[in-house]
Amino acid sequence: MGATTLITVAPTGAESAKADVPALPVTLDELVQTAKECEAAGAAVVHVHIRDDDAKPTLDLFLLRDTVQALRESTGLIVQLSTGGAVTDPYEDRLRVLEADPDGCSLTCGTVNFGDEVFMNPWPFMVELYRRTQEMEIVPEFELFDLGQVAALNRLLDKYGPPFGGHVHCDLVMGVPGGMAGDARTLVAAVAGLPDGASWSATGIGRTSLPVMFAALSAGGHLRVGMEDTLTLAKGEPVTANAQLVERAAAAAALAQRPPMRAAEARALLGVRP
Ligand code: KMH
Ligand code: ZN
Repeated sequence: MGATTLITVAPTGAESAKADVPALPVTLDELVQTAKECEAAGAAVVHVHIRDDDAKPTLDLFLLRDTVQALRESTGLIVQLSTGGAVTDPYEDRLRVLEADPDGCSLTCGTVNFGDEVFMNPWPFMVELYRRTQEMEIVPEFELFDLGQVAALNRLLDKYGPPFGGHVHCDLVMGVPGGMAGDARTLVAAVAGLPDGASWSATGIGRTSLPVMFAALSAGGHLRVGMEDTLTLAKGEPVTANAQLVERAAAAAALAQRPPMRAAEARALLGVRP
C-alpha cells in the first residue's frame, strides 16, 4: 500500500455560537449526521466537543457517553474526545472526560494565550491527564499550539514513558492568536522538534487553513480540518457543512499522491484499542 493521509475532522469546537454559525453541528443528531458525511468524504478520526440543550459547550459525562456510543454505532470513525473543552472548564471536569471511554483524547502540552483568553494546561494537569490515559488505555493526541509545547511533550515522554498504544501522534494547531504562526517555516521548526518516530497532523486556524494544509502535505504530515478551526472556504464564503472541508482535504491529499487513510489503518497507526 502506498502512503496515505490521516484526516481528522473537528466539527464543532467550543468557541463558535450556533446563532452565529447555523451550520455548526451542536445536537447529537447533527453531530452523528456530520460524522457520517465526513467519514464518507475521507475522515478517519472525529475530534469531539459537545453542546447542551442551549447549544452551549458542556463536558457533561452522561452526554459524552451517549455521544461516544452513538458515534460508534453509526460510524467506523475513531472517536477522540476533547479534554480541552472551553477555556472556562475546570480541570476536574476535563479529566473526567476520560470516563466516557473514548478511543482517544486530546492532550494539550502547555498553557497558551488564546485570543483574548488563556487556555490553561499547567504541567501538573498535563501529567495527571497523561497518567490517566495510560491507566485507562486511551490514546492521547498531543496538541501543540506553540514551540515551547513541543519541548514540553518531549519532557512528558522522557519522564512518564510512552503513551497507551506505544505510538506518539501529535497535532500542530497553528495560527491561534497567541500561539505559533500558521506558516510553512514555523511548521518545519515544530516538526523538527518532535520525538523520533512520532506521526503528526496540522491544522491552521481561520485563514491559515490552506497554507498549513499545503505545508503539512509537503512535509509528510497528516491533516485536521473542520468548523472548530475554519468557518470559511474562502473570504466571504462560509462553510455550510464540515464535509466540504474534509472533501477539500481529501482532494488535496489525493493530488499529493497520499490519499485518505481508512479508519482501520488509522487504528493500527495510532494503537487504538480494537
Ligand atoms: N477549545 C479550546 C480552548 C482541545 O480540544 O483539546 C481547546 C481545544 C483543544 O479545543
Ligand atoms: Zn478541540
